[in-house]
Amino acid sequence: MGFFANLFKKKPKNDKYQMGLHKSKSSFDNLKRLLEESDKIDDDLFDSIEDLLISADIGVDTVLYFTNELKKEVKNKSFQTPNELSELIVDKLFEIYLKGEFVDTTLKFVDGEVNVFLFVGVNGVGKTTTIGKLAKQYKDMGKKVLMVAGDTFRAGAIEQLKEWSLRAKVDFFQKEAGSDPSSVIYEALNKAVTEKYDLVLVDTAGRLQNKVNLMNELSKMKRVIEKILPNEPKETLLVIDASTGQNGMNQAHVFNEATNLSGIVLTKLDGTAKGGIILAIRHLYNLPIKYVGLGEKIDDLVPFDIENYIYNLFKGFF
Ligand SMILES: Nc1nc2c(ncn2[C@@H]2O[C@H](COP(=O)(O)OP(=O)(O)O)[C@@H](O)[C@H]2O)c(=O)[nH]1
Ligand SMILES: [Mg+2]
Repeated sequence: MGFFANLFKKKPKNDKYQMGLHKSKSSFDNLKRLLEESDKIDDDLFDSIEDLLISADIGVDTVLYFTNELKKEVKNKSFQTPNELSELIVDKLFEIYLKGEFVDTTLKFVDGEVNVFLFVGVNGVGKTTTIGKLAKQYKDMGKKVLMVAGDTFRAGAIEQLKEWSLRAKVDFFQKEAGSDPSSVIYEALNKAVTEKYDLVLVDTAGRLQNKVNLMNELSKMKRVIEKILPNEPKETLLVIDASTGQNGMNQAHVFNEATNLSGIVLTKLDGTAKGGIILAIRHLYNLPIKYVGLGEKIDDLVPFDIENYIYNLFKGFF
């Protein structure tokens, strides 16, 4: 049995993943059915595998790369039936994610420092919600957390973040709607330094106007942060809605060019059958997925764990 497929004997358990991934799982169940019902390993089979993986949003480039690797491997080994390919498929998908290296998914956080995490991404992807969920986790670890309303574009956005701060029982900093986000960040960070906060979570507006504007806005925010805290932000996290599929991939592309991202938070994995975007992002942009959103509630955010993810997608495969 292959190294990764061995996971299925170990059976890691995480009920949240199990529940959150049930839609994605069904598209991978179709793959299992295909392997069971096909009688020979030929080009038709590879075509069908490609179609299925593309429908799970792994992305055409990544899928073509994957099936190429698969074909090479199949040539070298003697497989009798399509069903015998399932282990190899899981192994190869894992390899795409890992790229032969250990992927560090932990958020950078140093005790005794003011740690700053900046959240970027287009409207509606789940930035504010993710900040709320993450604030609760750090609060539960005993950290002093400040949320900063850097999305000053709408009064509603400020209110929404404030509500999350009440839910998570952490502090909140805002100025009036329409303020320059950089000035909000500037004042918030001065407060964070003086009052010795452990973690500052900065919300930002999700207007993806054009790349030049975006770049200017993000770099201005970063300059302000660096002026007060030269080693921050420790994390610049791009939030992507998994259910937007290839559109999410485009956002990764644009934001990755506009600013130095440290990782991805992939939200709404509970609402999509297209969980394959995780592999595509890693394959094309080399960005680690650090957290995944698996629902709308405060506890529905978990550190991304590739073993758990693959295990839950392919459970029932073996
Ligand atoms: N199902 C589900 N919904 C989510 C998740 N994360 C956020 N949402 C919902 O997505 C919508 C937009 O979220 P919001 O945080 O306002 O996005 P923002 O515009 O990027 O700040 C809200 O209705 C959230 O409840 C998730 O992981 N799963
Ligand atoms: Mg928001």
